[in-house]
Amino acid sequence: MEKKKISIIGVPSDYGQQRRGVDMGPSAMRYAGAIERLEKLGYDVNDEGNVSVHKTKKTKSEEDKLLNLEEVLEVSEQLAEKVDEVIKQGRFPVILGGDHSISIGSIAGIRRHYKNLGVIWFDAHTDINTPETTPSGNIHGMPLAVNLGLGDERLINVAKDAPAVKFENVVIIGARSIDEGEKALIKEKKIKIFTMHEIDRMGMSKVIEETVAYLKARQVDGVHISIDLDALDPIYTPGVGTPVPGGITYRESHLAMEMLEEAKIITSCEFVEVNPILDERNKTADTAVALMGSLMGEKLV
Ligand code: HAR
Ligand code: MN
Ligand code: MN
Ligand code: MN
Repeated sequence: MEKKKISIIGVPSDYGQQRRGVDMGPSAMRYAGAIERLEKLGYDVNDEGNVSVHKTKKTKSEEDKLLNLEEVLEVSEQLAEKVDEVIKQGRFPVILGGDHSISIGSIAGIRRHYKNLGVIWFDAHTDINTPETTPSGNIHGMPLAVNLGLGDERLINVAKDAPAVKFENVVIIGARSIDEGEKALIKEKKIKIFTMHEIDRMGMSKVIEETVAYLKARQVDGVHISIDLDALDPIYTPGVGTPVPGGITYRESHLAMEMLEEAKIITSCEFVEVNPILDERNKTADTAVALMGSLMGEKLV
């Protein structure tokens, strides 16, 4: 049997927020053994290296509401092309961030290949802010909105004419820090969300069963999972820019990955917000890579 093919794409960008160091996330996850871990599972792994990230010469003007917009745009456009290319080659993309703004480019590229893409947003935050609702101007708080077709035109256009993700094809898991404008939008669009409250009450097992059933009922033709390491409790992933207490445990997060793997619905994934400068001995990158193992088929026995 032919080996399943994976391509790793690093995105060393920290332009979506204001704490330096998250641009070293791809290195930290490679150092934690991402490639070896996947190869051990029998995959043909290609490390595509990193997309190039540099600072543009544009000076920031007072009326700029979105911080580092030019830089985020440049990274997003390159990443979308790279992801598009990898999928065309029949390879499964594993994207390593970078802050969560990288999902503007990654999902834009993925959307070019699916008519009815499902998205699982594993995060303490909902990242569904628009220029009107953002409390910070940080673009890492907006990538879900952009992929739903909301917000800044230039960011939305990274996807070219690929269909926007449908509101009813999104499942948010792990949220516990949601801005007022985000709450209003989630309610208005009836977005499926399992906050920490539902995870506590139902247990992760039921949450994932319902997630899988929900996406299958939507007849999605692919599912992208975007894993923000701050979804976990900061006890397990201290190396993130915006830690929020009361998060998902180490085992709950593994169970989620294991069950999604069993369900055979995931067609692409990404790991974001790993900041080695804020970390404790690469613990957050180690956790990311362990979750990657579970998501891609590692078994306990
Ligand atoms: N919601 C806040 C904002 O828009 C904080 C977002 C923090 N985001 C992340 N991504 N770490 O999940 O600024
Ligand atoms: Mn190879
Ligand atoms: Mn996020
Ligand atoms: Mn987050």
